Amino acid sequence: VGRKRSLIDDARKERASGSSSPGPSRCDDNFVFEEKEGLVKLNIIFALSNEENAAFFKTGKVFETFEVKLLHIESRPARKLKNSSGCNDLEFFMKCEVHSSDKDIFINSLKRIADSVRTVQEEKVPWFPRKIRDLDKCQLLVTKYDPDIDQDHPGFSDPEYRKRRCFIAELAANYKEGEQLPRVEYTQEEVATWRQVYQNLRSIYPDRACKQFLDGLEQLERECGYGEDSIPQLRDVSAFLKEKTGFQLRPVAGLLSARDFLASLAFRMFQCTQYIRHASAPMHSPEPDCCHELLGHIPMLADKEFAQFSQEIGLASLGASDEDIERLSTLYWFTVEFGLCKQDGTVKAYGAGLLSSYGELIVILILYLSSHSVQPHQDQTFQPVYFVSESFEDAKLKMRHYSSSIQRPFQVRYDPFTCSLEVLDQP
Ligand code: HBI
Ligand code: NLE
Ligand code: FE
Repeated sequence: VGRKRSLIDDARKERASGSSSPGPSRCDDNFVFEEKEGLVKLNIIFALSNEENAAFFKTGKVFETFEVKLLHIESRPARKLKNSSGCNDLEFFMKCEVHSSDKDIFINSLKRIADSVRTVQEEKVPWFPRKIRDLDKCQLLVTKYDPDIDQDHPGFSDPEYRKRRCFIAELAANYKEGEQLPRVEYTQEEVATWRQVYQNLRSIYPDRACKQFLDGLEQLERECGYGEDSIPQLRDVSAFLKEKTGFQLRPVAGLLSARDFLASLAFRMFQCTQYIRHASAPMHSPEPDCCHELLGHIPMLADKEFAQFSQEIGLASLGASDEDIERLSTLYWFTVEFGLCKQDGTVKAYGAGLLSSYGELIVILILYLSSHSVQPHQDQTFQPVYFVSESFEDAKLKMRHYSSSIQRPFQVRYDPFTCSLEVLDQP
């Protein structure tokens, strides 16, 4: 307690002595901060040594003292710090709003607790990959359904399963663009899960999947070894797709952030998980797994039109604002992931999340057939609402219309020969 108090007192003293100067000010990196009604927005990065007890909470006290509003926070493992063993050190990125007159003293107070404190300029356009190799940097995972974290995950209390997941995640984490895709030697138990998923889905597809999907799946069965007896390897599937539509695969460790996932589509690259769902819950998985990718997405990506459409969505996402990414991924969710369309006078699924979950694919069409029943099935794990398009083409058209309305201060053009982007009119 004593140490905490002295920190705040120090800061207060400094503030009272007026050592910081008002008005537009400069910081380490020599740029001007825009001031609005006495407040400035700061993007600040600092590192905390794990050896310093509760250092993070001390920085909180500095925020409290100067009434700094925290707008956003991220953490990541820090590069090695001075005077530190370095193994668990963290680096923080924060967006915050501070009284202009307090800015310098606020930063100085942080410097007493944290290492390498620096401010960075707000980027006008979010970073995006320009060449296919940049996809190595598009690996931001969303951990909401991770079996190590989510207690409701079917594998949460199965240490063997979690170990296996770590092993497969490691393969993806170490993968670099241009390398051969890693093969996974699947266990008998994993193949048994695949078989169960495959058999169940295969028997209902003819009734419930759209034609484009069935066509793709039949090609995969004929030419790429798809079947119930083995889990297809990404390397083989990638080679198959490359010939059909120019799409390629790369391994990813789990659910990818929407921005990174969509960006890879711009390069006709589909990021695929390689692990399989837990054996106790074959009919539905809360997160993508190889059943979802290989059965839900891949057959659609063997369709030329759909591949073109997917790339267009990807191109539209590059450098888009967070809000636009949010809107685009919501649209993607209700179309590419969970879309239904009318075909031959009935409703068929084209969404990958439906086509990889026999639990949901069965229920959804029953729901549709009895759509006048007021209260549909309530099962938290299935989607509460679906969108049925007039046709598959109509869904694509509407999605295209939306993507092309996204405003950006530049244009992108994909060069298929170099697999890279030309960016025009960037300010
Ligand atoms: N990540 N691994 C993986 N697989 C997906 O199918 C996937 C993803 N992240 C986001 C996503 N799909 C989309 O549904 C949208 O959020 C863009
Ligand atoms: N619920 C789907 C399945 O069971 O395959 C996965 C959805 C991933 C977005
Ligand atoms: Fe998906």
